[in-house]
Amino acid sequence: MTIFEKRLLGIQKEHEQLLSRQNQPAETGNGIYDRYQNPVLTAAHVPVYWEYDLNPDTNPFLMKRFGINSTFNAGAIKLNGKYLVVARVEGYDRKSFFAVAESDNGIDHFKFWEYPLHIPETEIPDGNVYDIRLTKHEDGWIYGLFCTERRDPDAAPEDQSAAIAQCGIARTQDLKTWQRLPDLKTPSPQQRNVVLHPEFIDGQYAFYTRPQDGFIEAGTGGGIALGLSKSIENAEIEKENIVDQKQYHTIYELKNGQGPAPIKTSDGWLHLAHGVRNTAAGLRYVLYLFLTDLHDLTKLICKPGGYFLAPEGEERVGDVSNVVFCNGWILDDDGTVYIYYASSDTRLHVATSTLEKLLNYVCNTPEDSFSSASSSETLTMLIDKNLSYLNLKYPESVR
Ligand code: M1P
Repeated sequence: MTIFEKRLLGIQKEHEQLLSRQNQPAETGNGIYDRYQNPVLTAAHVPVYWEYDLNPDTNPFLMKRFGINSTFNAGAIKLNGKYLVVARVEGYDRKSFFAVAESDNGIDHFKFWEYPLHIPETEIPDGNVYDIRLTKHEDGWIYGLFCTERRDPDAAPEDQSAAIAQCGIARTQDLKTWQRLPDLKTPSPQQRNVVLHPEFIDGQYAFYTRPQDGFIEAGTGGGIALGLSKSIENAEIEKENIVDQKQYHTIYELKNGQGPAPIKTSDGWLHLAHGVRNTAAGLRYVLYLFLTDLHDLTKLICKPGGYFLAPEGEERVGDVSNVVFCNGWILDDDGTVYIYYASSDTRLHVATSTLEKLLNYVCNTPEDSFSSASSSETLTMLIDKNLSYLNLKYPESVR
């Protein structure tokens, strides 16, 4: 057997084992959602024919010719009975692109489609694209809004990292053929984490934006905002109204961003977002939920204090450690919610819950009260309630 043949057998076997691995809930959980034992996508999930030249004449040592570094931050949608995630796939060359992986049950056996997506470009080519949010809009299209990043034309020659981030827009019916539309125009110098609301508002397209002054720093612009545009073919927002702002001494004190498109419920629009704070070890990204009014999208109704999901165990480590990020979730007909979150800009996981549980969490978890004393007071009230309940129920109590 040649080196090539031996290596190919081993690589194919490992890949088949990985793709056929079942996923089980990880632990007792917190009552709000279940995490799972394995990530749903890693770099090792990409097809063998993506990374290797499989011709022994041109690749006798069976070397990787196009290495994949990570698969993360995925948009998600259920289409024709399949759970589809549109992952941010990043090569060894640091560029990312989009690729669809599908599963029959939403929690395991995710398999990539043969080719990555080919989304056309505008007249100004994209340098890098990432973090697509999918919205099935009531106008009949499925939209993909993503970050398009291009080198800052005003950057000095010695500065090879300054970039301008904007919102790219493309639409499709089947995730296979895409039509690119002009980038979104807003009053803000840069944009990331832009998401299309699924319904028209006053006959206009509604966008959640994240105004920001610079490429990394949200600066004066921090907060999740809402803006309206008459057109999607030439989308332009004149005014961004902040819905959920960054706030001192919270999990979103540095910046925040809308996750996937919100889910409509009888109680309001359910939102999933990420919040960022700075620490001595670098930025920490966690996820949180909030609910907005069904008719006034800028009105916050409920917002639990603190995070909903934070990095744990292996999730804490990766290319950008201490990060969880979510830009895709799926609400199933039976009320199950599949939350596709990525950890540390490296891999993709799923957590499952139900709409009933998420609404119960959002509406009954205490709000952030913004000081140590009031947090301790909130806890004291819960302890009082529990102890009087236990004393009532078990008067002789051995607690
Ligand atoms: O590295 C963490 C995340 O940083 C950016 O998100 P934000 O604009 O909110 O800071 C994005 O690049 C995102 O892809 C990345 O996961």
